[in-house]
Amino acid sequence: MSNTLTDPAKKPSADTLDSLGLLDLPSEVNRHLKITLGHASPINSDSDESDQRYLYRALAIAVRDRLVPTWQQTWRRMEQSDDRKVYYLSLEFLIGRSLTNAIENLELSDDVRSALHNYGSELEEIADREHDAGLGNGGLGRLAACFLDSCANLQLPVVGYGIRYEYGMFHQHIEHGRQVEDPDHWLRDGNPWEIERAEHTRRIRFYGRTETYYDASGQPRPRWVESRDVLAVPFDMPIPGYRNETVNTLRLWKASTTDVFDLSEFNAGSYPEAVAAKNDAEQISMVLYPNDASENGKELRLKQQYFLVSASLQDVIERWVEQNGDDFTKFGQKNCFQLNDTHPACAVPELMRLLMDEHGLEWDDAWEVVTRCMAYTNHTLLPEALERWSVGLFSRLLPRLLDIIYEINARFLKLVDQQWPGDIEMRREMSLIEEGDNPHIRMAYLAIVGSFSVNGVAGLHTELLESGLFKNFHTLWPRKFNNKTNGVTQRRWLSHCNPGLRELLNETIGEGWQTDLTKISELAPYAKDPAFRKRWQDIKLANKKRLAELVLKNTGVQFDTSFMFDVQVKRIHEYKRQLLNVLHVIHLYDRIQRGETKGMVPRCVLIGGKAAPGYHVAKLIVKLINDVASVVNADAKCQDLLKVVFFPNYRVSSMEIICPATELSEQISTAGKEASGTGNMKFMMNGSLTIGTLDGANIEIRDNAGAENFFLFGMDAPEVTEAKKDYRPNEIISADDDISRLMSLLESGTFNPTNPGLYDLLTGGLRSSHDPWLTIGDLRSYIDAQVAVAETYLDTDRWNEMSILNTAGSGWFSSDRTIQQYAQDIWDVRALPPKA
Ligand code: T68
Repeated sequence: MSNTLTDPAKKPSADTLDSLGLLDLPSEVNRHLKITLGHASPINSDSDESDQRYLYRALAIAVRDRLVPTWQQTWRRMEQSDDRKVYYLSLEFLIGRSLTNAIENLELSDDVRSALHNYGSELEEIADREHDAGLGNGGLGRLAACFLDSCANLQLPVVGYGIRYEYGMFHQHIEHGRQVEDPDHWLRDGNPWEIERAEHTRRIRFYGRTETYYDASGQPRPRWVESRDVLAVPFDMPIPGYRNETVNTLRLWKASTTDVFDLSEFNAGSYPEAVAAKNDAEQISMVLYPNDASENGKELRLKQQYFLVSASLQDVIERWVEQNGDDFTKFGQKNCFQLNDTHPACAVPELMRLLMDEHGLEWDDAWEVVTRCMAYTNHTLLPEALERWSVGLFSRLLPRLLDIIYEINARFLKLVDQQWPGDIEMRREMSLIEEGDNPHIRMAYLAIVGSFSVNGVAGLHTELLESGLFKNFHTLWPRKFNNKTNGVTQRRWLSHCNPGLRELLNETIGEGWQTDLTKISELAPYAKDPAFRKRWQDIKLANKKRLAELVLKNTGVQFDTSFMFDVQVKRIHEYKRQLLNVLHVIHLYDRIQRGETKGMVPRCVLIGGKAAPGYHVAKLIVKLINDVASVVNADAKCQDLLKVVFFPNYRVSSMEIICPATELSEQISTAGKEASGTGNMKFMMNGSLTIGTLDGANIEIRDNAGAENFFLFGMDAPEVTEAKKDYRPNEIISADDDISRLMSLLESGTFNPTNPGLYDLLTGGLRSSHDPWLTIGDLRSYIDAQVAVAETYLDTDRWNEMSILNTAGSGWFSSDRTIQQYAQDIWDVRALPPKA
């Protein structure tokens, strides 16, 4: 009999389950329902929502239990190995749901279906009870989740470290066309996917001051005193690999009060104050900040960043010390920290502090270690998103870290002076401290100086970093810079979300693509096969039906599945230009009003995404989309040609329904603004055609799909720079009849009859010669490209061929490829498979 603990099977046999005290899956679900959860009444197909939730939880625990032995095994394998390990530090992990992912990776689908059969339930229905783990804003957080999936698939020794927010990304609903935010208490029914590890709790310091003391050998040394401390308690979540005997770990920290702090208050007779202090400490992990593209400078946000970084570094160091004592000579060689944007950039000074103040290293030795193990990924060129922390705030909250940052800067500026002797301006430009009345720390510069690798997330993005934002640093250290084009996991974003296509692919090219997406190119020859095209189209149609049902349920609007599904889902931001999309919709509406519908293809236009709660313009764009949708959908003339919806509360689990059903993917940002994009890749994999600018990873999508299978429009990045020098949108508007007419519809109150002037802010922006997004500048080209889209769609054979070639060309966009490149070029780590 095999023992799962030492010899985990892909799918544990009845014997191994027995040895672990686990019954067959249906019995386990029943036991968890009756005993673990204490649910007494029988469940059948007529049961209510609450019963279904119980069933979800019982099933989730039963599946989780089957991950645990392999999970422990993987952790032990990693601890015992002398190979280098990687820690992915991120303030965000946008996981979404875990149940179906675990079931598919463990190959448990049949067992689960028969277990649920006992309750008259279907898996899809029960899986839908799981709250999304929405611990991220958008692309950056979802990228972290795809990366963890790929690391587990590739059996790499990588641990994710993040924060266990009590409230994730807010829920969005629409009232009178406007976004309203509701709190996301995703943990309210408990979280079966986490295990608390209280024994690994860490202590985190805040406030206080630095003082000098004399160590045993009479040397003066700094130390951080009179701090107010908070505890960090880890909760581990399993990250299962795909049928490969590997379960990696995502460790999320929850903030809690220290006993000592409580006790002193309690001794002073202030029990309520002690409880209140507990509350204060717990604020740190209470809520995710919902800004995806602007820094906000709030003290609580800096606390979150330092909290994550300090807890994670202490965690890694403690395991190091258990094995190596205070010998850190090889620490940098054996460990690597990947910083997901600058949010965890405090890791640079914090690791210096821990090595020097807690483990007695001298500056040079500590710096050698730090710069050997830190690597930084940049995700944005937008100046408003670059993090800067006020020196005043920093000195109050993290006084000892500020000392260290000053020292890093002093030493760095000496280097600058060697490179550019006497160049004061260069010193000022490159300093980690932005001087002025209210000096700030430039976190990106701190991350660059402290890291051995700096990477962008798509080819164009990295080029722009090197030639623009970080030009001086690139001149100083050209070899630090590298590109790692983003990717997405084909397990969630093709296999799981598009079962129809999965089966067709398995049948046509075999199953290997699930773990090696380069194989998807074998699909290309089938693009010319009429019978195959027909099956391809039928699968799309079935997916469109599924989406149409969801749209109806969420918006009350009926989508006609014979129309083209034209989709833009992503955070609402001016640079992503949802406005450009709306202007095109208004143009179509105008054509319909005038009876100029020749060559028009009936469309269902779906736009979805969340606006940051304090981003007024973005919220106004949401309102406009809803108002345009109301007018269009109520107009009998539009009935057979155009439907428009704003899809509320866009999130990971809705994208799983949306992307398989999409025919036209809108990737229409101003060139040079979208670092990469990852939604664009999900659509491509699922056979959508892209209408897009030469921005971010769109460029690589077009290269891989073939230029003839991509609808390109608009200015490229150099043309954008050039156009800004003399931009006159009003002249463009008056010279173009289509654009004049659509602007007058928008400006005459067609969509806001009872609220004149409502959109002045938007129309004023469009007409401004300082509009940074050049929306009017790209509009004619966009309208023309949309005409080409329509012409192509009318040729069904051609469209299906292009669709197949997009999927066939999507191999490059697997996050497995991205992670292999990180592993080789940056991390220098290898797979750690279980011993045969
Ligand atoms: C996105 N960034 C990029 N930021 O916009 C996108 N920012 O082009 C890219 O594909 C993606 O990162 C992955 O590389 C973000 O999503 C944030 O969410 C964010 C969150 C907090 C603060 C700043």
